[in-house]
Amino acid sequence: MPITPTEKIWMDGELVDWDKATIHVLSHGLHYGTGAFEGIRAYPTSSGPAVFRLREHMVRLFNSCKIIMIDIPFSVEELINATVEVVRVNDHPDGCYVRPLVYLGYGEMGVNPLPAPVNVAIATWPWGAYLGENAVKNGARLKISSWRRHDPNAMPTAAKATGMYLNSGLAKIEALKSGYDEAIMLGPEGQVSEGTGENIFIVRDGVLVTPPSSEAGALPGVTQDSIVKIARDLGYEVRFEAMVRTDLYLADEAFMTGTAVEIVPIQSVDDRLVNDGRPGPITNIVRNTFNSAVRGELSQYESWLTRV
Ligand code: PPE
Repeated sequence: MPITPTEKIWMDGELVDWDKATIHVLSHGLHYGTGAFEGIRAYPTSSGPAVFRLREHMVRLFNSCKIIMIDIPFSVEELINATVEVVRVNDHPDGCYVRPLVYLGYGEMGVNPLPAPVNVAIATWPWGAYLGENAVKNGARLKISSWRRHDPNAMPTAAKATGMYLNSGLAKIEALKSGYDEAIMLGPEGQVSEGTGENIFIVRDGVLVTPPSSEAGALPGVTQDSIVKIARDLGYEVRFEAMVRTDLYLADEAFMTGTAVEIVPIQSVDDRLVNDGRPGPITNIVRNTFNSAVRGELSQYESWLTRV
C-alpha cells in the first residue's frame, strides 16, 4: 500500500525530516531481518487524536526484543512520549497508523547480531482499510495458505520480529495471486494459527473462539485482547481454543482482528461461505463497540487511550 509522507520521523531521539530518515545499505537488520516492530493506531476523538493501547504495544515491543536479545536503548516511558510527540508534530486530526521499529544498524557484518548497534525509529502516516473497503463492508475472502506458520522452536512466534514476516509475505503473495484477499496460515500441527497480519475469531453457538497464541503459533494481538474484553463485557462467552480449517468453514460467523485491519468480517474460507457470507450480528456488535471505544465514545474503555 502506498504511504503518504508526513513531516517528521523520530529516529534515536531526534525528529528527522521524512525525506532524510534514511539508513546505510549495510545495516544489519536489512541483511538478516534483525529487528522488531509495532503497529499502533491513533484515532480521532472529540478532544483530539488519541493513541489506542499505546503502553501495551510498547511493552510487546520490549518483549519481542527480549526474545531476540536486542537491548533497546530507551525506556518504555521514553518511547511512549516519543510516539505522542511524533503523532502531535505530524498533525493527524483524523488519526494515523504508528510504526515503531527497532533494528540493528550499521557497523557490523556477519550473522552474529550481538555486536551490532541498536537503532529505534517511530513513523506515522494515514492508513486506510488494510484489505480494502470492500472487505470492510462485505467481508474478506480467505484461503488457507500452503505456507505453514513457523514452528515456535524454529522462529519465535511470540515476537513481532521483522525477519518473521518473510513467512507472512509468502502466504500473502500466494493468496493474492490466487485471487483472494488474505491468507490464513496453519501452525506446524495443522491447527489454525492466524492471518499474515491478523488474528482470527469464529463464533459458534453464540460463543466466540480464538486460537490460543501459545498453541497456534499466533502473535498475541492487542486487538484480539481488546475484542476478548469487549465481548465478555457485552456478556458473550469467549474461549481460547485450538481449531482446524473446517471449524472456519462451519462457523456461524468469523472475523479477523489487528491494528492495521481493525475488525474485518470473513466472507468465505477456501470458497466456502461462512454462514450466508454476510457479516454476522455478533461480529457487527463487537466491531461497533470496538469502533466506539477507540474513538473515546465509551467511558469504560477510556484507560485504553493516550491523548495526544
Ligand atoms: N498477527 C500478526 C502476524 C500480525 O502481524 C498482527 C499485526 C496481528 C496478528 C494482530 O496484532 P495486533 O495489531 O496487536 O492486534 N500486524 C501489524 C502489521 C501489519 C502490516 O502489514 O505491517 C498491524 O496490524 O499493525
